[in-house]
Amino acid sequence: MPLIRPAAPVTLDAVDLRVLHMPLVSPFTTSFGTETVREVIIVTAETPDGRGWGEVVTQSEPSYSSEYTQGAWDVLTRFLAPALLARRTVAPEEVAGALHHVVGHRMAKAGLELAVIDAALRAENRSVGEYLGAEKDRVPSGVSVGIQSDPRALVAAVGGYLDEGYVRIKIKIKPGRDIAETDAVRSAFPEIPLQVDANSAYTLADADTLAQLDRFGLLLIEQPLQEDDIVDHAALAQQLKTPICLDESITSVKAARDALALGATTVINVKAGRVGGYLEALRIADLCESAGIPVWCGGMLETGIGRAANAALAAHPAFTLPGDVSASARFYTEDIVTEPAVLEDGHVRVPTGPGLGVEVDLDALERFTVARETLRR
Ligand code: SMG
Ligand code: MG
Repeated sequence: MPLIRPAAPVTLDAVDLRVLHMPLVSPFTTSFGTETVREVIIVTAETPDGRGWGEVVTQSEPSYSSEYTQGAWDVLTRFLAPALLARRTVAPEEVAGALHHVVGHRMAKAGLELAVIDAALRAENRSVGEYLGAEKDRVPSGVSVGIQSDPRALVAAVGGYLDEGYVRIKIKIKPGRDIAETDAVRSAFPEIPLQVDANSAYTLADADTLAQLDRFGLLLIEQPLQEDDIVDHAALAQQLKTPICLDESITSVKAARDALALGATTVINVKAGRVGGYLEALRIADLCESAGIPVWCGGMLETGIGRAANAALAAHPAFTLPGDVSASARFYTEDIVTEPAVLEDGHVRVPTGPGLGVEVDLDALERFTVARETLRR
């Protein structure tokens, strides 16, 4: 059975690219550093029937992955956008093939693909939820909590998010900031669904330390080792009771298949940007659903554009664990859409309007823009 009902091709007149700098409500610290401003690329696909919006989820530095904003900007302006514009028309399902000759750069490709998906679906009056196979009108919302100054501050931060209604907590860990932190949160909140994310900060030599996490009844540990440590993750899995969930390592459906075959992961974090787009994300979800592997939707501090698409993806039946699909206010005091995602009873609503189902606030977009380039056919 095909994964989706295809959308009609759109005529691409222009691709507009902007770099935005959006201040975060509070600093976000992970094992690889602290962010205070989200640097993101917003893509507009301009067609005779209207615009479509996409988001490139790179960060300013190549720390979560090898991709970063200036690199994405370069490949988008010199290679990817020109390749799409060279075609008279393009359907969403053709974008990945049209960009296949460029190796890697999946986040950049995913942002372009999302803009084409949005333009095509708006023209057909179809929602991205319907397109991606969403079967829920709202999704449970988990929150990702950065490394804090000490365990007490972490417990206070987690308590605040629980008061807001988040249904699952994920805390970031790194060597030296792991066992005491997790212990403090678990002691303060014995019953909550809790998971940890190491963002590649450990090596297999740390297996004994990581095994100490087993006593906290975690849902999973996310990406303990490096992106290409697939065999080491499989070895680590033998030494832990806590399920391993790969994030950074899963760059494609093939990578997912390989990691599962090797026993490197038993849960998968699906992020459209990391895998080159929402259609590849769906292929991974489909693979996991067939294999009985739980998946959940990861987050990259998306603006209201990517957040709408993530809510739709997370409403697909393969997504059986709460995702990092939080309210916009978790990261931003001001978003670039007119109706930012809010938390309602621990859930975020799946937009139902045409395309992404959100309208871009053009004034806000303009105010956050620090660079812009329009490429035409
Ligand atoms: O959007 O809620 C969000 C962020 C979730 O922690 C989050 N993302 O490794 O899963 C992850 C990180 C990647 C971005 S942090 C630099
Ligand atoms: Mg992660």
